[in-house]
Amino acid sequence: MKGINSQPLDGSGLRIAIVASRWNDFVGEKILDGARKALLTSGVLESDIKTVHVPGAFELPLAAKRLAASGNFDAVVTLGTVIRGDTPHFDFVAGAAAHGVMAASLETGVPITFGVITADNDRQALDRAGGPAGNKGTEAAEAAIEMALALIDIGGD
Ligand code: INI
Repeated sequence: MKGINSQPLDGSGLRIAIVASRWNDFVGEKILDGARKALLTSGVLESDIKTVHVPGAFELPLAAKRLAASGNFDAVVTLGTVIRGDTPHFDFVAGAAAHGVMAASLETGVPITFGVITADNDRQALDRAGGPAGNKGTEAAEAAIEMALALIDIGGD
């Protein structure tokens, strides 16, 4: 796994929280697995990873914000799967999750990455959960490490 300038990402010493939503868990378990493996491969210790579950993607921002504000983590990874149905519910849930996660990150100053799959159907979602379109959990975990390292490099608060 490569970070800035194609250097391997070194997550050793970083403390990372994962917030995973339970909706569409047949996809969720695959992106959680991808995120955990990416962190461990980068050198984050198992004991430095905290995993919390929430009901749905709508609930991700509050839990992520609480974890970020605790001061106990260098970055937070949010994971979820929102699949389009026949109602506008998809747009409300996906939009609220994206905006809420971004707001929580900016308000706390802690990187919170967005590993939420938004898909039209189950197939599309699975493609992004370790299928031909990659793994959104892996991507979000790698982004969390890269952002944590970037903020340490930048310094300040
Ligand atoms: N939550 C999801 O994470 N994915 C979905 O696809 C979804 N759909 O389709 O409704 C969903 N809804 C639940 C929502 O996130 C909240 O948990 C619920 O509204 C309670 O606040």
